[in-house]
Amino acid sequence: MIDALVDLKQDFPILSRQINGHRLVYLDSAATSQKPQTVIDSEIDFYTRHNANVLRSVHTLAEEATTLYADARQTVARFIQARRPEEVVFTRGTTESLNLVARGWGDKFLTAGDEIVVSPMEHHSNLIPWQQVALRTGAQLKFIELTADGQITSQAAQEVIGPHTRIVALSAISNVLGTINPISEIAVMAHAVGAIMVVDGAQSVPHQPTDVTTLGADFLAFSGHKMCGPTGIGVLWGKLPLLEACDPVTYGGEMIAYVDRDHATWAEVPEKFEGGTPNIAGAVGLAAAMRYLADVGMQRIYQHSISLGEEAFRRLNHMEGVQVYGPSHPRSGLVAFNIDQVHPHDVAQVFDAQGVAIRAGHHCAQPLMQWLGVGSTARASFYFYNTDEDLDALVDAILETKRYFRR
Ligand code: 7TS
Repeated sequence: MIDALVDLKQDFPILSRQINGHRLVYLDSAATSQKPQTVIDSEIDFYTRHNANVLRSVHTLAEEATTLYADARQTVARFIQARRPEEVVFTRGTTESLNLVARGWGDKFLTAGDEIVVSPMEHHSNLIPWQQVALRTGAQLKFIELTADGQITSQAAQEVIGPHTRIVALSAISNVLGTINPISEIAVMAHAVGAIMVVDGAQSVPHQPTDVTTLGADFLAFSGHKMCGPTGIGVLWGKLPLLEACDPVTYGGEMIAYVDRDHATWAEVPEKFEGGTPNIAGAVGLAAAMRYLADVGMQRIYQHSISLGEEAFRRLNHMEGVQVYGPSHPRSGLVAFNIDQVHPHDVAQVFDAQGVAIRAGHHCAQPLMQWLGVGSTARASFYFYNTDEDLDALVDAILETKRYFRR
């Protein structure tokens, strides 16, 4: 039984909705997670009682808002075990965080002949910024080849990481295969050749305990909305000397030290990267989400994700006419699949008629679709509020889809 966290469903008002006459079975948390009442309340409370801009005015509301924003940064730092809150840069999400590193570090330090190592399982957010910086600087992209079941081995990484490698950029957990990558081991290889390790934590930070002091990353990018927080807020964590070495990429208000008619100098990290009015309520909501997740327990959440992911893989893998992708073990809490002769969008539509929400498409990972030899897949993705019952609903929806298209 995988229903240890069943009571937590009650914390998420949306999960009591009926969809097309059925109980909502939300299996699309890799796209975005649902939000517990405490996170919704924290945003309402911010706008109801404390709203003002940060870091500029001296009135009471402005000071309250500035304090709440600074407290949110502290909460994020604690959640990922960062040594100092200054290492936490607020962004719009993983995509913006990775673009910031590619622009701020890549444009400044890469030159022709340098190599950027990625893998074929990367989300477009952790591929296109590197393609573009390669075009601008003359650096080259190199790919770590995957095993037949979609894993990255240390040996395969070792074959590609070499004396010209300056950046290794990998997702910690794949949003399609569910693969859990050996980040710490690969970081050792990257550092041995003087490269930096950039980690796309969009699917890992919501699902497993994160300790940036042992992860091996130099930069870690993640999104608030996939971990019970609001949309439009995310984080770039970086080692302080590296953040200090990066150029800012967004110029304007609140990111400067001094400006005259022709020149400007930059504020300290992290303000240097946060030009313009930030998403203050979003940061407050993300902090509330992190406090909630910490109360549930990230180790518990991780175990639950793995149990659901592995059990889903096992059950779907036994179904006739169903193709599942990625490793059987270890795997995180999602499963991409196809049903013979049925387009994934049709699968998602039949599922929706039964109240089951999944995603279909290329999952912003077209090179991975090419590697799998498919145009698209269906994908069910779980979070700690999903239960055994939801897994049964997934299996039932597949059976119903097969019946529907046989008719
Ligand atoms: N990296 C990975 C591994 C992701 O899964 C995603 C989003 C991103 C980066 C981008 O995150 P964003 O918050 O900046 O958009 N993944 C998905 C998904 O799998 N389905 O919808 C979004």
